[in-house]
Amino acid sequence: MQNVMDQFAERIREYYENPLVPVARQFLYRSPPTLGELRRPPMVLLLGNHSSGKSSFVNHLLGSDIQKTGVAPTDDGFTIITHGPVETDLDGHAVASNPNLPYEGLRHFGDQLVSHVKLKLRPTEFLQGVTLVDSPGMIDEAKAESGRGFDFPGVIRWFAERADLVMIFFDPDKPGTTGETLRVFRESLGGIDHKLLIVLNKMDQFHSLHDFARAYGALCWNLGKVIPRKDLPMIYNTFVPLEGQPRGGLLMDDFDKAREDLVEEIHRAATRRMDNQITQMAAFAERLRLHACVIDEAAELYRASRQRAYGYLVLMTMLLGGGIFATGLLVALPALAAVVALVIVFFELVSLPRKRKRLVNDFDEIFEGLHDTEMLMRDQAEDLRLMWDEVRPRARDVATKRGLQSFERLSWTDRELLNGLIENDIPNLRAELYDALRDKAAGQSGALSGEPGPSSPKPLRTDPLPFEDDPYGNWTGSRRIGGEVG
Ligand SMILES: Nc1nc2c(ncn2[C@@H]2O[C@H](COP(=O)(O)OP(=O)(O)O)[C@@H](O)[C@H]2O)c(=O)[nH]1
Ligand SMILES: [Mg+2]
Repeated sequence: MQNVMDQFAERIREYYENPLVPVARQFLYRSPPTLGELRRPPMVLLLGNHSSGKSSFVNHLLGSDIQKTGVAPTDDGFTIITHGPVETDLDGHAVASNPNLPYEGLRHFGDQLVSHVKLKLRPTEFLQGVTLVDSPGMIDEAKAESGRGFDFPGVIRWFAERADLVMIFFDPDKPGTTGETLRVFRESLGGIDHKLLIVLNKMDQFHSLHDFARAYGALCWNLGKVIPRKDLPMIYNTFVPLEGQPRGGLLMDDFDKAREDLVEEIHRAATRRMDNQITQMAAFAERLRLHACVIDEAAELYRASRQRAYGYLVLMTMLLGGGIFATGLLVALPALAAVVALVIVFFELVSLPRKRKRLVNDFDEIFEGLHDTEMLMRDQAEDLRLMWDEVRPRARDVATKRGLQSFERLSWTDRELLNGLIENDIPNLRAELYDALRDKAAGQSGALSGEPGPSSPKPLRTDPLPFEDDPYGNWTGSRRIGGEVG
């Protein structure tokens, strides 16, 4: 399975290398994910109230007491647990400043956060397929405001966007009622609900069906307020088997089964990762095409109007010059030269810059023009407009700062490559991924090998995805160096 995944990863990398990165450079689009980001193993983020059992679940998965657990808030930081040949712990500063690790982006959240991050390398086999991120428990809003010292929802969003699976733990005492939990749902998890797994833990603590029903009902009620969906998401009712734990008053077999399902979902994270990477590439490519086409069109209009202006100038100069020679009034020649020079200065300093500014202001119109001619037949209209809303600020920004005159023409080859990628290659790649997974599933119906069941992978999405703003970090194999950032 790993082999198949590696092949897909390689193809994704090739598509980035050509055409995405060169076109992104030419039009100063934001940087694609770094190679480190593309190569990292799938990531599962664990969220939830404090003492809802996140760390206990991590220990259960890994079969050893890697994380501290306890009823009092035991952990106030993020712990990244990943595979390494020898047991090593790194502190946040070592993690966030290491360019070989995909966590440099955490530095944006400041020292206070970085000092609350830990990386644990463990030689556990389970971790070869997945990285786990244990998070500090969510607490009451009042305490959170005074306590954290960093943008908690922002950090959760950072991890959640990169994660292939986000598990949210609730326990019977606090089924989703803390202010911070609701805030995290609203601010950090919007648009990524396809990655969420909701867990109602500590099922062994219920003594009666009545207790369970109340807690389950409260959880659904609270989720309904923050997850904008018509249907209720799947809730895994389970518990972490702990030593000396009395079996609760309800039938426990179902809850054991739910835990097995959860573990299976985690094993499928590798598949989700590939699916997410394809989605991420599709989102990148579509937005890049929009960005590049609008700027290219504007640059083309600018070049045409510049050519026209100089064409008139040459024509006028020739007519007047011809007149001067014909009438023998050669004394007028210096005056003509001076006028021509003045007009050129006027063009370059006044009228052409004004034209460029006007074109940048008219980006919406240019988009609508392209939309009606070449793009409409390619995509769903509304999606494109929403996408343009997202792309517009950056397109305007780079066109203003760099100047329309400095963008080289988008070559016919690149345009075709980009269209082919979006319309054929990416859908084909995804179909091939599903085929490979189906073949694999048919070949061996083992539960833990990472193939999708009937319910997975989840439907495709084209959410905007996060890209580090480091300019083209470690991309070395790009075709061209032209159109470099000025
Ligand atoms: N009865 C019961 N206790 C649990 C379960 N999961 C965790 N605990 C206990 O709940 C407490 C908090 O667990 P911990 O994993 O530290 O929670 P975290 O704050 O979410 O990481 C610990 O004392 C655990 O032993 C469970 O499923 N059932
Ligand atoms: Mg914990």
